[in-house]
Amino acid sequence: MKSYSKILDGWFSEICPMWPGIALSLEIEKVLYSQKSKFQQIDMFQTKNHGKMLVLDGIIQLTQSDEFAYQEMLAHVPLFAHPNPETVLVIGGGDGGILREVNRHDCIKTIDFCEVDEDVINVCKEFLPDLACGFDDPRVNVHIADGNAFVKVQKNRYDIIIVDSSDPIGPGEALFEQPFYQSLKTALKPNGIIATQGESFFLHKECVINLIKITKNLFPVQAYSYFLVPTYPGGNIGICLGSLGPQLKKPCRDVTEKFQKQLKYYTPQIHEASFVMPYFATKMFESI
Ligand code: SPM
Repeated sequence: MKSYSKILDGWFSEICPMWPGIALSLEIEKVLYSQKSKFQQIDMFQTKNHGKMLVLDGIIQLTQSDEFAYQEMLAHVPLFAHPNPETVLVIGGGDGGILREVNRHDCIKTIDFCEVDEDVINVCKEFLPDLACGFDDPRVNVHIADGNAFVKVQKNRYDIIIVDSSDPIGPGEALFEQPFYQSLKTALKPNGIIATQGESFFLHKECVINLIKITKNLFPVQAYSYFLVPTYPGGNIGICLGSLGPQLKKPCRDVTEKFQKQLKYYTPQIHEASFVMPYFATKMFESI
């Protein structure tokens, strides 16, 4: 499967068989970067109304106008569900946005970061310093490697693993399959939690059902959270979570006022609310 995204009359349209018959279009002012790396086509655009936009193989990864929602939720939901996260692994997300959020937790001692495409990191360091500042924290150890291969050899090592993958087309495909989730589980410490980019139950039912099936089979505690990101297809995206111990649906540490003031989307209330599903999704998940 590949995208057929195109620019026509100054508008970028994100066209992909993964969301047939629907496409998001953003008005573009300037192409800032456009090159093929060893793994994928990397494009950085200046949009007219949504800041800079990172596009990989024709698929929107983020815009500066709403990236905070995705990065905050994918990082803080699992991190605040854990009583004392000290060791964290982040797979994917070469823009550095997830790292920026993970770094806010003072209790964390080390953060391993694994990204397959070094060019994405370098492009984001040049054009998105407000996200790539995530790489500046001395607790972050960068590994340029395939996330699947990297996690396969880790045992009993991490309190939290966050997978900020692109969609299951292209280099990210293996990150949506059972063997990868088995490796994530083996890499966790007792009481560890995984959180992975969980797509949209409106647009990718089969993919979401498959992720839930895999995590339900592997983890004693499993949950699915979703939230709003206007520049992702359908305007929403989910997180698939698995835990070896802690409950997931409420923060179990205080979000201090000082911490809260740094954020724009995550709150303890949003944490809880993000697990409340529409009726059709509840029915869909019950049948798994
Ligand atoms: N740190 C931001 C990287 C973004 N990674 C996830 C991108 C997902 C893009 N496609 C969304 C499709 C939603 N159904």
